[in-house]
Amino acid sequence: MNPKKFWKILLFVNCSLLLLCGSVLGSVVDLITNGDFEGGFYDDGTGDMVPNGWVKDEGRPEEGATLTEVEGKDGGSAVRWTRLNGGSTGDHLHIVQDVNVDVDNYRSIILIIDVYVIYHNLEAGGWATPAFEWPVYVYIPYTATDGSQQHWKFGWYLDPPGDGSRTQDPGTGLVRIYRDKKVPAETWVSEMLLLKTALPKVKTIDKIVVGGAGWDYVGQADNVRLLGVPKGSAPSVELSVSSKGKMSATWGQIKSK
Ligand SMILES: [Ca+2]
Ligand SMILES: [Ca+2]
Repeated sequence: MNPKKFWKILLFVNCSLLLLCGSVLGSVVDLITNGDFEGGFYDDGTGDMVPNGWVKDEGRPEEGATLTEVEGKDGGSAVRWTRLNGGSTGDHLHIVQDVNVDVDNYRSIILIIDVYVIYHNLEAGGWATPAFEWPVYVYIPYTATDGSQQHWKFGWYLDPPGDGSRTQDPGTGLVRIYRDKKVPAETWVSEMLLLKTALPKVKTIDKIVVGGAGWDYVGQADNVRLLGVPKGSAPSVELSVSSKGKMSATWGQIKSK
């Protein structure tokens, strides 16, 4: 399979699929707490507003990066991270939630997220290896079937500044590439990722991390959902790629064995 086809399998998203998703969610479990950020925020004592159910991880608090509650995709609330005093150093500001999901319990694990990139002044992925600097990213620490700790990342960016050439950056461990995607500025973009496919040899999804990193950056997220599709007679997403590379996706009932 060529990389382009692989990319399409991992990253396929479209609105019709999301609409279908909404109609068959009856037996699907959302494994995230307060992923829509409608469940309130708390002041962590530094003035940063952290969504309930999540904890903040900030690289260098003395730089004054902020976490704030802002208007969400469909009204309501979303979370924004802002770092504007980074100069020419890279650091992160993100929120973390322990999920501890044993993927063997599910036929599919689907991550859905709405992202909104406002600004960044470092090229996508940054210059460091392994890459970590995107204005908006999802980062998933997980345990592999061999017991090793792995780190999977996916980033979103605008036109990358800097040399503008380095995207799809080198990963680490079992994850050879940290994939990323160019998006329009100040526009909500929905993404859906099939984690049992995306995360090599995944056994346990330990945490979900959402935020940004780089020099200066501003980004937002809303509607983070980690959907577990139970085994047995549950609806599931089936993706396929034709010989010409055309993607198709269908939802259907999967019969029990
Ligand atoms: Ca929301
Ligand atoms: Ca702060």
